[in-house]
Amino acid sequence: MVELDLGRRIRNAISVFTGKAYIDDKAVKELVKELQRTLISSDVDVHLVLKITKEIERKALDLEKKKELAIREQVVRIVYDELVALLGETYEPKIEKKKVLLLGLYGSGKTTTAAKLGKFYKSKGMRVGVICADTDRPAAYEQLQQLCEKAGLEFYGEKGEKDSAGIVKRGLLKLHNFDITIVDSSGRNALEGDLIDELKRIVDVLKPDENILVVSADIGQVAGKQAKAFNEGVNVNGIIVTKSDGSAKAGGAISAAHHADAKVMFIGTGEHIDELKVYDSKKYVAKLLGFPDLEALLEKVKTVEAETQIDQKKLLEEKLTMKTFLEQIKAAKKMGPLKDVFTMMGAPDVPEEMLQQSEGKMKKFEAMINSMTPAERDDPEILKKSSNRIGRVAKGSGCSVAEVKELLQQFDMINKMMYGFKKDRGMRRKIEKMMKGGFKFQ
Ligand SMILES: Nc1nc2c(ncn2[C@@H]2O[C@H](COP(=O)(O)OP(=O)(O)OP(=O)(O)O)[C@@H](O)[C@H]2O)c(=O)[nH]1
Ligand SMILES: [Mg+2]
Repeated sequence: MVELDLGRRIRNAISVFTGKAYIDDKAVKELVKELQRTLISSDVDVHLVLKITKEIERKALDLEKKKELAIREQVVRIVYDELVALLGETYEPKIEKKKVLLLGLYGSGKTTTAAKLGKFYKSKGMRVGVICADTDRPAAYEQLQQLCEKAGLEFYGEKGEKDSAGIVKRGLLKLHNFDITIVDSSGRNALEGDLIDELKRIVDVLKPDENILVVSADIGQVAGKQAKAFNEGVNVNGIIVTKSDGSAKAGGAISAAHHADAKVMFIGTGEHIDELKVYDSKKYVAKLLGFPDLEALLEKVKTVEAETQIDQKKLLEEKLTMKTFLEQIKAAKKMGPLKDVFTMMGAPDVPEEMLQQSEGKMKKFEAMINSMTPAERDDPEILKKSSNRIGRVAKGSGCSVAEVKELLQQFDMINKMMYGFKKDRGMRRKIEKMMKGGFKFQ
């Protein structure tokens, strides 16, 4: 979807709550400001932005009275729930026989979407036929025919014919064996009376189960007004927002459609015929916040938190050794996108390289650690102070001195990071646990 990382600043604002037992008014205000900036830059209606951020502020400040632990996760939950409410419901397309009419202004993406949508239903096992009822754009016939060929869809059109309703009528007869019929219609520069008349004539013969308005993400909140206007002419059942890949305004278009009572059904995410996604508000918000699978993440953080309550005392006595370090980087590699987990837990700046050691390097690290004496493994400081020891480990493991030094450096980085979490006692334990593999992510 939107490639801009709108979530980074929000994530940073959220990370301020790490380890706090009480809510901090200033941090809430900062977070609210970041949310407002992000949403307004996505062209979400200012009134809506103020409304939901006020709600977030109120709920977040209320947490103080409860004096709950794990404030940060609660704040994330509040932000997430409010944004999901702002951006509407997740769509569940019914895989059944139906007739669909796509409508919208010039260049909104109707023709491309006709083929994408056809391909989507075809992949669900439906037989799909597509009708070109655009009698306005030159070469509309050829464009749709080619797209249908690419997508393996049955195509019906009448080159040169000007009566779009007539084409639809004959198309329906020709495609009567198909489960799903998708009709592509003409556009206009603006919603004019003659377009509505033409659409009405098509609706009369097609009797569509779904009239879907196609809008481009770059119109932002205007999508709401358009949905209302089209709905007055012909009943609009839902909306498809295209070109969300090229515009940061998709959030504005989606929220506006939702508040104009137009259900967001699909999102176009690229020019390619496969680039259509069923709209999932939860995923969309998670993406906006920068956490790919927020629901799962929140669940897991909760579990880890519950499990670690008891171990807090033990944690203080624990020390990072070469042995646990090796276990951790091994587990981290298995787990994949750990960065999100760290960010979620309030450490957005863990270097990526550290979490993604290459397979070969891991083997070398292992060999080096095996060449250490138990005392060295427990306390790499003694290694660092002696070039003789470093030389010995290098020789014993078949690695270079530089590689041993790199290992020591990496160890230091992790160690520092762990102790950086000392203020929040639960954190180090959580992260160690995660890295040991008790916390499988995705
Ligand atoms: N990046 C991107 N481009 C898209 C998307 N959907 C459509 N396009 C492009 O937008 C342009 C217009 O798309 P069309 O499908 O021809 O739009 P239309 O609504 O049929 O246009 P008219 O028939 O002229 O009214 C084409 O270049 C498409 O490739 C999308 O989701 N992402
Ligand atoms: Mg078209």
